[in-house]
Amino acid sequence: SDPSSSRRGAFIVFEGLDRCGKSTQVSRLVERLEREGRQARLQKFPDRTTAIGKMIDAYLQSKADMDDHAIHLLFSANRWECAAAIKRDLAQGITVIADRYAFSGIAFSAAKGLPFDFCLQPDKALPLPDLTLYMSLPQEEASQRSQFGEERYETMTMQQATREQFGLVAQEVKRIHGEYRWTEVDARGTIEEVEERIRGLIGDLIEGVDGEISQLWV
Ligand code: FDM
Ligand code: MG
Repeated sequence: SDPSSSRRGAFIVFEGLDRCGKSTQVSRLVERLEREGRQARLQKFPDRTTAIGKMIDAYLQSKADMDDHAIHLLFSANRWECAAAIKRDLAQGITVIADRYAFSGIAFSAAKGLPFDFCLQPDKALPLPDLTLYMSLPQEEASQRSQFGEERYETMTMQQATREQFGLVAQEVKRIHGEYRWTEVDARGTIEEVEERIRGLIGDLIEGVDGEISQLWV
């Protein structure tokens, strides 16, 4: 019998600051998996296609203003409305690759000054990623890349504060869920070089994972 048939798909999350190359790498990874004949799905957060996602989109484009707590909860609600589909796909053996997740949620809101504990709570019990790859780019390298866009948070001050908060998030993931769940990826170099690094770090996770999906922060 095929031992892989009893395995669920892996849940792999990519995190990082703006312009670190995250979205490029996420789509290349999903394309590669599909080329290799594996089932994979890309899940972008925020998912701007849902009703909640449209409110988030309006906020990010500064077409709407919102209390910091309220928008934080909407980002979390946006993950919860996608959680059942993620779990269903994983159970069917599909590898789910997320472009941002709850860790962005904490880092960006905490960078604005919301208490870290408040930021963490609403995502408690969401599907726990099997691996989070944090794409890290030194400040000097990041500023050499193309200009920021027009969206909220795309400023030097905000990025710097978020970078610090991501450090605290990493500590918390490692403390609660184990060192192996969070890995930093050097995002310097060419697209192909970074892709190769990522491929090495993911290893045989793409073959599937034994056991049920765990819960975040539980
Ligand atoms: N962002 C993203 C948050 O503030 N909280 C969250 O929970 C998530 C998932 O939204 F500045 C921020 C991060 C970024 C912005 O993300 C939009 P993309 O990846 O640029 O679409
Ligand atoms: Mg952006």
